Amino acid sequence: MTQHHPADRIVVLTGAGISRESGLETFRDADGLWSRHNIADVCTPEGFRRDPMLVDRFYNGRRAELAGVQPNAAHLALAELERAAHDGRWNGELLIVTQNIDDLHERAGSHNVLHMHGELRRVRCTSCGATPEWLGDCLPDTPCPACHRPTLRPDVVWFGEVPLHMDRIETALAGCDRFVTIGTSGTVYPAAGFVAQVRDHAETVDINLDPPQVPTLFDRTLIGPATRMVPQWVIELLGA
Ligand code: BJW
Repeated sequence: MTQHHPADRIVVLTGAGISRESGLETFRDADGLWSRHNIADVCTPEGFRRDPMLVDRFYNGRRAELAGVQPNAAHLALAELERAAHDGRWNGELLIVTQNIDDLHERAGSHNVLHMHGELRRVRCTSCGATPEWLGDCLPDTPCPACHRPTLRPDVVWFGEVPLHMDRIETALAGCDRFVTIGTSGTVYPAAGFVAQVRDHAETVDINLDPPQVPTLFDRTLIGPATRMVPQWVIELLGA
């Protein structure tokens, strides 16, 4: 019998914790980015207007770091799950919604990925709207390759800005059977509110290194490093 409708539609929401074991810093952990950088300076449109050089350097540094790290077992396990759906080994469908601006899901082999907070490997021109791929440094006087004006900014979503792909994300959330978060502190909206939106129709699972600080809305919490817990969870799904 040919199955046209996947029996298990999964939305996975990833956060900085999934890339931690690849060597990228999280934001809010004790040794995270916010321990050394002021959020209002580097992650708001006002901060960028005030000091574009500081903000460009912050993202140039993180873009350079990205070149030296590799996807880890958690990214690879999610890519394997997508492949299993593609090959017909698993009757399901996987969408990764990531808050991360790194490209480790893509480099692990995932295709069905939405970057709701933008991408480090692109910049955006505030004059013409172009979003060219960008692997090197970008500075306040760097001309846009399309319109030649020096009006490029990191293609990321700062506080007070509207996250990307929200229509597709809302549709996927409304139609999912399972919702799984991996390595996110659940403090930044709208992503933090997704679990409340889906819990009446989907099984909800949270995978995190640390146990939750406050009672959570999730049906299951799997505590441990992403590189151990995500492959385990994928094996459980594929074995079922
Ligand atoms: C491991 C691990 C291992 C570690 N294994 N786990 C009051 C109430 C509600 C909302 C608001 C409010 N006041 C203001 C707002 C809105 C605001 C907001 O949410 N503020 C809160 C702080 C209160 N939100 C916005 O402004 C957003 N826009 C918006 O709401 O627009 C309105 C709108 C929405 C929808 C439709 C229409 C209109 C925009 C938010 C933009 C966030 N941008 C950043 C920067 C992006 C670029 C960059 O990377 O520099 O996104 S901030 C930063 O936080 C980044 C992250 O994606 C995001 C989330 O962080 P994440 O990933 O959760 O990381 P951490 O560090 O917090 O947690 C890591 C976790 O991993 C921890 O739990 C560890 O335990 C775990 N971990 N190692 C497993 N090995």
